[in-house]
Parts: sequence; C-alpha cells; structure tokens
Amino acid sequence: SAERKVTGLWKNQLGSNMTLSALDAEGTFTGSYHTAVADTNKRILVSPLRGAQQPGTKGQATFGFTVQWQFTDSVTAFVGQCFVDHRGKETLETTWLLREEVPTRRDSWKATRIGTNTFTRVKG
Ligand code: B9F
Repeated sequence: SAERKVTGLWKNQLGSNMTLSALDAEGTFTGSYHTAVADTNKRILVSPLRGAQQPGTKGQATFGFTVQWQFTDSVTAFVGQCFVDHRGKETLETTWLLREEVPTRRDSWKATRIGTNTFTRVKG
C-alpha cells in the first residue's frame, strides 16, 4: 500500500493542535504545536517540534518528535503510529513523556510525566 505521511494539521482529544511539515529525504520533519492545556500561569506560546518518520511499508508508519516549549523549561517527546481505518480515516496513536526542569538531582524522581494522546486529521 502507499506510504502514509503524517504531514498536515492534527488535533488531539485535549483540543491541542499541531502542524507537521512535509518529510525531507531523510524522513525527518518539523512543525509547530499549540497545546490546549498547560498547568502554568504563563501564557501558552506555539512551540516548535522536530521529528522523524519511518517509511511504513504496511501503511501504518511509526514516528517520533520532540516539542521544545517556548513558555517553560520543559520538553515533551512523543512516539506513535499512524493508523488508517477501512473508511480512510487516519488516527495518530501516541505516547508522550514530559520532562520538567527540576532544581536538583534529588528532585529527578518527580520530573517526568507520561500519557497518551490520540490525534485525528483536521480537514481544511
Ligand atoms: O504544562 C507543561 C508545563 C511544564 C512546566 C510548567 C507547565 C507545558 C505544556 C505541556 C503540554 C502537554 C499536554 N498537551 C498536549 O497536547 S504535552 C503532553 C500533553 N498533550 C507543570 C509542571 C510540568 C507540567 C505542568 Fe509544567
């Protein structure tokens, strides 16, 4: 089957939006992430992301990307896979790790959050 590309505009169940650029020759991509949630008083800023996608010979490509938040000293890494149902609807099933900056090594135990996000394509 044809190679599935993650390029485009996506929304997750939290209401966050991300735009992924076209893949380059190495399978890497850039994009931007607008989170709908952030447990902080700071104003949310659209933040850049960088990632890589495997070719996905079965049409269900795996990928990963990191988001470098522009309003906090934290980073989130997502890994996931693109699934396509019998109607052609695409879903990105992802797992993320959010690393918060903590002041000391003693605080490291509490510095990482984990979760899952499901993204669907925004048609436009
Ligand atoms: O909430 C995060 C944050 C880091 C330090 C203060 C606030 C930044 C935004 C992360 C957005 C996450 C969710 N949005 C989304 O679409 S990334 C994974 C989820 N998917 C206080 C300390 C650490 C977290 C909160 Fe903070």
